[in-house]
Amino acid sequence: MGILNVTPDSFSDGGRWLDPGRAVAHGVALASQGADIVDVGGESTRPGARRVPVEEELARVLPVVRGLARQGVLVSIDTMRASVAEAAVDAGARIVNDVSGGRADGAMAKTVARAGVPFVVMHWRGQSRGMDDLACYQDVVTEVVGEVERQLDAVVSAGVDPSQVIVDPGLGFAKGRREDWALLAALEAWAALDRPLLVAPSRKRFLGELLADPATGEPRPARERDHATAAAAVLAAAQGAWAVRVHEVGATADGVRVEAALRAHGRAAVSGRAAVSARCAAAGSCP
Ligand code: PMM
Repeated sequence: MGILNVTPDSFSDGGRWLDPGRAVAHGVALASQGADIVDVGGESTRPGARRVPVEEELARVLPVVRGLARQGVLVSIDTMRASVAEAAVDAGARIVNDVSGGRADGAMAKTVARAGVPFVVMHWRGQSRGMDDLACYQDVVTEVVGEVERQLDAVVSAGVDPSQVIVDPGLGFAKGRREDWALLAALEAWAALDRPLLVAPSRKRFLGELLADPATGEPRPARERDHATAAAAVLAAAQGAWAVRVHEVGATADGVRVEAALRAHGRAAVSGRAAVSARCAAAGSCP
């Protein structure tokens, strides 16, 4: 999943894709680099971000969703607002990605249920302005999986088809560096929910802090975190993630192909060994 933020203030690409023509061209480029989905967002959720008026969010995303859908790109709409999700689906979006998992807008789950499209339910504890204060856990993996499971039940009660739900640990949302690493290290815990898992490590703070300048302690700037992002994305894929959400698609797309090939060859090697063994048994000895 390639990220297309049509915002002036996203933490790593704010302002780059505000012009709809440039945004559509960038989305098409992400798809040609290997993104199966392009995730269009019109409201920054970086820590401390303020909400934008709904008219502004609509004006940012709709021309881009329409333009990409027309060119055959599979678009998800990254929004916490039911009205934006509905308008984006009308404009051609085929997935709703809500970082609040339906908690920010009481009408979201019903709207998604009506639209009948896949719904990303991310772990979320509150709006970006105060979310760092909500990063308090005893056992982060168990609590985050449990909170998403309850939200999954809530959206299903509102009419969303459970088979349409994709879950996401929400790296960086009401989480500090320790929590992000703990979650990324234990993605197998999500198997309990039996839903596709989306993981979005791209350029996030925990990577910037890992790669901090040893002399000054300054986190690595967001735009220089793509190699680490690709590594994190491949490690997520190796733990069974269904999709990884990234700003810079090329390296990650290659990386997840390497991971898939390794798994496929691993399986082939195991069955190959069995076949060779059977041949040896038939021959009575090994050549
Ligand atoms: N993170 C951001 C925005 N949208 N959506 C999902 N499903 N998961 C995430 O972790 C997530 C998201 C943060 O901002 P960005 O668009 O600059 O990555």
